[in-house]
Amino acid sequence: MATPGLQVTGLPLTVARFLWQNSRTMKKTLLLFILVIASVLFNTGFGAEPSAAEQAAREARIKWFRDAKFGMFIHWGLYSIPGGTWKDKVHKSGYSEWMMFSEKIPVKEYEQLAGKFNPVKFDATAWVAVARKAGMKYMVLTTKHHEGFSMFKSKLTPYNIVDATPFKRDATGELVDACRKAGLRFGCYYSVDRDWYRPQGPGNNYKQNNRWDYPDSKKEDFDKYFKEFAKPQVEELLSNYRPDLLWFDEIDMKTDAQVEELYQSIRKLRPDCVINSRIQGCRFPSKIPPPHCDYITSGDNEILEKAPGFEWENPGSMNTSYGYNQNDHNWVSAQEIIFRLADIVSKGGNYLLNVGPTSEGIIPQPSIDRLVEVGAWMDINGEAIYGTSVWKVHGEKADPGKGDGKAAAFNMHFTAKGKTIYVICLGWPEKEVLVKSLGRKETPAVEIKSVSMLGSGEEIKGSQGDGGLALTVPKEKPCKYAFVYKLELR
Ligand code: FHN
Repeated sequence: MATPGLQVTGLPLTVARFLWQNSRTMKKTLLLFILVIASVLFNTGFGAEPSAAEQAAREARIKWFRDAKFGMFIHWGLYSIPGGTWKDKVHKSGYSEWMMFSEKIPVKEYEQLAGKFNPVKFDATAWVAVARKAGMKYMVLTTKHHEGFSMFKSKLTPYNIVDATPFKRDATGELVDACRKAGLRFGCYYSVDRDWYRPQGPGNNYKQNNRWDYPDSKKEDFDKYFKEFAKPQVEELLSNYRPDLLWFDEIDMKTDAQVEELYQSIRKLRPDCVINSRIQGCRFPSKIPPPHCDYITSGDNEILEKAPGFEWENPGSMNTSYGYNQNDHNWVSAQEIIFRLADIVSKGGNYLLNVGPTSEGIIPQPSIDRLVEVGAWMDINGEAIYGTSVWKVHGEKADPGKGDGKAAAFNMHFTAKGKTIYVICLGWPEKEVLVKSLGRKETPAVEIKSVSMLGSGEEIKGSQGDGGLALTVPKEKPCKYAFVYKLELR
């Protein structure tokens, strides 16, 4: 018996009709197949691809970001005053910028911190100089973190750095000016979906919101807060500071319509502003290119397994906390930072590395020490980082047992620029380096014209065999860690 409504023609469809009519299992399989195809098409954005004009506009605005590779993230707000200790309770790890939430501090008590915020040692030019010396090309400041305090002059609330503190200076404005003078790009971090200060901020029943002050808040409250406060504040940032980047953070509170509304308002006010993927939440986008953003933000300190085929950025911290935490001594080494940078860049990503200044306005010394070391490395090896793209493979594991340290430290990362391949060796090899990915069998088309090591004047010999490219090692190390071979191709 023919199934009503199922009109199919053509040989494959006749077969499908036969199966449909003759087997229950086949019927189920067919339905499943149709569902899978539909979901693949849906998730890859079938029918919703950006237009050629949209792609060209994105290409123009993302260029600087794609080439920059390395930026400074700054978590600075009222939380820098407790700095990891609240009423003698010491938080040794965790995010110090979450103090209001961790200790369930009532708004009335927390807001008293504004009256004590007086970072008299803050010097925007000095912060920018630290970033530049480290080789960073852009800066992103927390203009409003989850605590709800605005680190910029705002007409929408007196709870801001100019109107509510003895400091009375607009730190955001000063940083924007200092960045512009030094040729750095500037980005505003803004927490739309989570605001512990405002009754409407909690909005729904999400567990990490301020339910100690506002137990009864509802989704409609969030809608009002979004419309009357958060979105207008983002517009204020765009109009007053003209940021190159908007860095949204966190949970999936907004409806798709609200994401669209926010996105359109940004595009209207500042078409060139780069937007990160957390505009719609923390989850990794289900399709590429993702809508409403120019690049993907990975999880905190999360380095992707492989290049996603779209620009991305890792927000990384040097210790556990992003905000200043006097008790958190869990620092990663400068060497580890360089390794992470090489890993990220070899997969087409950017590294947004955080500092958490004190309430006096000082970038902590352990951060400065590390950034100075990274900068010394970048001075020699920066050409293997800036403006590069991914190569055929992002890396290669070295043979265990070779070299003067642990095998993992000898892994290599690759980046490429035109007819040049950079091989970033994490360890110093004893005798020679064998780059298996560049063997004649693996890459028969690659013909090496010349070989050198960045920062070294010594002659390097390279011989390409079936199993790999063997490179000699200079007598002197050009830097402390992560040595870069530059291979120029014919
Ligand atoms: O909750 C925040 C956290 O405090 C910090 O700002 C990081 C940086 O990526 N973002 C959130 C967690 O993903």
